[in-house]
Amino acid sequence: MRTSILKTTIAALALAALSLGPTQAAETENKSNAQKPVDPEVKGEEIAVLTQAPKVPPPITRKFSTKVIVNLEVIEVTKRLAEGVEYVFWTFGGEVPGSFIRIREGDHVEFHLNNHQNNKMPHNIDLHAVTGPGGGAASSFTAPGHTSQFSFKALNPGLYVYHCATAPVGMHVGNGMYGLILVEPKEGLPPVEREYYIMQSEFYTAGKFGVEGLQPFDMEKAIDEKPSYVVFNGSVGSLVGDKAITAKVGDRVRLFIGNGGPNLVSSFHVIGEIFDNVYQEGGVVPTQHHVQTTIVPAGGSAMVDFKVEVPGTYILVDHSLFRAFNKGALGMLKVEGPQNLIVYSGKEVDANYLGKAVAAGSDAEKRVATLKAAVAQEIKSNPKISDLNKEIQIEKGKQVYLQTCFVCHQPDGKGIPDQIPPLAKSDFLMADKERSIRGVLMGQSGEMEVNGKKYNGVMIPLNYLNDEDIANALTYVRNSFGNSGDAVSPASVGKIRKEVVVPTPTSFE
Ligand code: HEC
Ligand SMILES: [Cu+2]
Repeated sequence: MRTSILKTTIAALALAALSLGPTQAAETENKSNAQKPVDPEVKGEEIAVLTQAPKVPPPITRKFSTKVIVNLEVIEVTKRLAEGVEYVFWTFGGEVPGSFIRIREGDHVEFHLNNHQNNKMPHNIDLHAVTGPGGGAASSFTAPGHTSQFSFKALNPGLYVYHCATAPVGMHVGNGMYGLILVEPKEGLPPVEREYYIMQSEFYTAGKFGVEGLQPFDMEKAIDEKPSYVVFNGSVGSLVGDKAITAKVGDRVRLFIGNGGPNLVSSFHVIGEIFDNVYQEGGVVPTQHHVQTTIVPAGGSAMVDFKVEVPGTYILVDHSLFRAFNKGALGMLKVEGPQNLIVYSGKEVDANYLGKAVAAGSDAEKRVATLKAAVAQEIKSNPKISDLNKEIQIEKGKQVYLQTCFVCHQPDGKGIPDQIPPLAKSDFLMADKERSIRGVLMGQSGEMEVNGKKYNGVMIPLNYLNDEDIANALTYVRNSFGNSGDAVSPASVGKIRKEVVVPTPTSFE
């Protein structure tokens, strides 16, 4: 009896809660709408066009203020961070950086933040363009499967960052929750042929740069401000190759640059261009002309524009260069059109450079070279000297081996079963000297058979070693661990280095 009463009560309560839910929600909405004062400046309404980087919504041609409805959805998605590397991004609009929002000074924005029902976290938004506590953060705090609405008047023109401000804030931002909102000044921005949206940020992954697989966020690295990745537009290579931004000779290009951080300040630079105008820190006054590198603070922005006069590929970088070449902060602007040899000639002379004094003594120089060659020839044909030379190479090579190669191939050259092939008594190594030079310079991967066993691993390119070190290391392995062979000369390494495409950053034109 008692239980059944209890059951009925619970059922009634549940029913009440159910019927209360929607009605209450509807009431809150009505209430807030009823309370909303009317902005006398505003005429009509429109729905904001949102774009994903590097695209920017079209300039605003409207000459009056309006009500702009912004619908932004927060989605937690797994996507590519770099080749073979995945990450669970928390996004405004499904991509990093978040959708670009473009409004006009004086507009009244009705902001709807929708938190997708499959998300795991509550989120909110702090727009730096908002005048009001938290930039909208408290009013927009939204649980998964819910939506929040708040409104603000865009009092100040400028290019503003927006970001999630839910605790732990650094983590929400570190996972990709930022974007840009442009509040165009009433008189508009000077017209240009191309506009692009570029936002820098860092990722703190458990694995180092390039370690494959799904990478979790690493709080410790984030606190230490030691990112594994520094990128433009959310991933390594997002603006490279056929994803490069483009322009035609004669165009004026405007970049809306943002920095989501969460920690680093960007030294934004375009290799081969000079910014004609910099709207420092995203203000609406061109504060400087003729600028090489502009600083974009974390949680800040800059607008730059420049005319492109010469065709070619221009590299966008954070000029803190290890970020560009080793952590991903590198993009491309490809400019097509006719050459302009007055502005830039291309390479005009490629000749040997000889100092003044050498010109007079160049005969002597030639004679010295001939004699040196003769000595080298003599050494080669004298077995005793060449043996001693080989001994020196072996000893020097041992040092290189014990600094570089042993981690994988092991100090005794026996490798690791099924993973790293042996160099000890390796038929593969001894069969082809040039192949092993190429292997060290370019790295090697794909299946190979060593002493009857198959291996399918990856050896990274070790081209940062100079010709002499590579020659010595190979001479060492070819004469140790039960191997015996001839020496590898630095010259033969140099020759092969010139032939092969060595994968270094200099291969970007
Ligand atoms: C990061 C680990 C790593 C390092 C460091 C490394 N190797 Fe390798 N090496 C490998 C792997 C893995 C393979 C097999 C690649 C494959 O399966 O395609 C290999 C293959 C080779 C081979 C051909 C196969 C054989 O056993 O004869 C040679 C020669 C070689 N390495 C020499 C060197 C030398 C010399 C150095 C140092 C200058 C070096 N390696 C540094 C991992 C490494
Ligand atoms: Cu968030």
